[in-house]
Amino acid sequence: MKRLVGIVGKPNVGKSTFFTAATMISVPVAAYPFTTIKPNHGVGYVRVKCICKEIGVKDDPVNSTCINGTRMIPIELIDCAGLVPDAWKGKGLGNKFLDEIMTADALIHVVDASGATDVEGKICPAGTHDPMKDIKFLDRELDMWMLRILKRDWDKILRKGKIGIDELIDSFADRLSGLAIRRSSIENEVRKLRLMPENISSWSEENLITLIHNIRTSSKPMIIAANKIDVSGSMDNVSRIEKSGHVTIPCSAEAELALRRSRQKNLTNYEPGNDKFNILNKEKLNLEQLQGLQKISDEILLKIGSTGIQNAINFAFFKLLNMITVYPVENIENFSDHKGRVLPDAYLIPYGATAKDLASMIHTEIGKGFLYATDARTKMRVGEDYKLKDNDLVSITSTSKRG
Ligand SMILES: Nc1nc2c(ncn2[C@@H]2O[C@H](COP(=O)(O)OP(=O)(O)OP(=O)(O)O)[C@@H](O)[C@H]2O)c(=O)[nH]1
Ligand SMILES: [Mg+2]
Repeated sequence: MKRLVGIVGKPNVGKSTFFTAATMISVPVAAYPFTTIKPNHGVGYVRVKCICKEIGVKDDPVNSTCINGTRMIPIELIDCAGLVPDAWKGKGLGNKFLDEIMTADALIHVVDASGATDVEGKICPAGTHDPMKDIKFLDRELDMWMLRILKRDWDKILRKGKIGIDELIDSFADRLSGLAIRRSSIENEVRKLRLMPENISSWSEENLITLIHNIRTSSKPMIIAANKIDVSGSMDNVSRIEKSGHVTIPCSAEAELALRRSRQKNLTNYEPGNDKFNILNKEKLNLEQLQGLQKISDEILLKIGSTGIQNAINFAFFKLLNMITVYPVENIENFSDHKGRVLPDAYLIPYGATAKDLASMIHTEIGKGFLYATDARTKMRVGEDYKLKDNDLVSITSTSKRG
């Protein structure tokens, strides 16, 4: 049930800066294309309002953190290598990079909203490259890559002659299986387009592109992180991207990284996603650093409300992937685990997951021995098919005990 979010885009737009700001794992960042060749995997966090205040407890988190009622729950991110036009044909190691991108369940497409990098990620004067072009280009690369995979041994399908819908979908699912795409998504889209297997020899290239585009957008949902908004003129591009109908989050990965580092060094009290911070150790900052922090505060936090990085991550997990937060406990009276730790864990699970799914997520054996779950707020028992709700506080009773 773990979900992976990929940070993707053309080279030199700030993907690795975004990744470092989110995970605090230092990876190479530089002002030229193809700094990243091997993808970086790391742990970032989603930010949620913890239930500790609502239920009136002082918590003692184990798998996550809670500061003043704000829970940070770990999630997995992958910083991918940049794609250039015709990556799907193999240009710039495109095939390899696309394969890696497709391991993700949802994508954050980082674009350079300052328009200061050309189509291949080389530096150009700010405002001279239109980031809308990058959005179209990436969509096309992903579609063409998937189309190529779908069409592998296409003749084999055609030669079969009469083929039933189930057999057809099976063969599509088989081809796309390496991309973590579910059979049901493929079936939905084939049926929606009313493509008939008996006419497969007359399906046009356009039919196939539409089919693959729909499968991709439903199974690899994406948002645009419009980065480098600290560069003047960027917000005009952000508005244009928004107006074109794309879900867009204005970002400054560089600002987030500066703030996270200031917090790490105890120079500020910044928390990821906050709209303000206080300087804690003014005497330890030089004039340049002070001015830098002031600029972030005035020009990003005050104007936009945040650096956008936390919003983008939260959006990816909660809106694109439809995850919810649940709090499993062992003791329903004081909401603790067997060591007495209150609200020890916050789990992210997909909307629709059941009490038994949660049990299996905690431990396979606990899932196998599932007896019932108890809503720790109401003390009511629920069965294995109970669909968990956001912020549920539950205890699992199983024949198998945790160690
Ligand atoms: N002004 C500004 N520059 C940024 C921002 N984020 C990243 N950069 C700069 O953009 C350049 C590229 O950053 P990277 O994070 O290496 O970009 P990338 O997309 O990972 O690049 P590749 O790995 O080559 O694909 C670096 O010089 C960063 O300092 C931002 O928010 N604002
Ligand atoms: Mg990089």
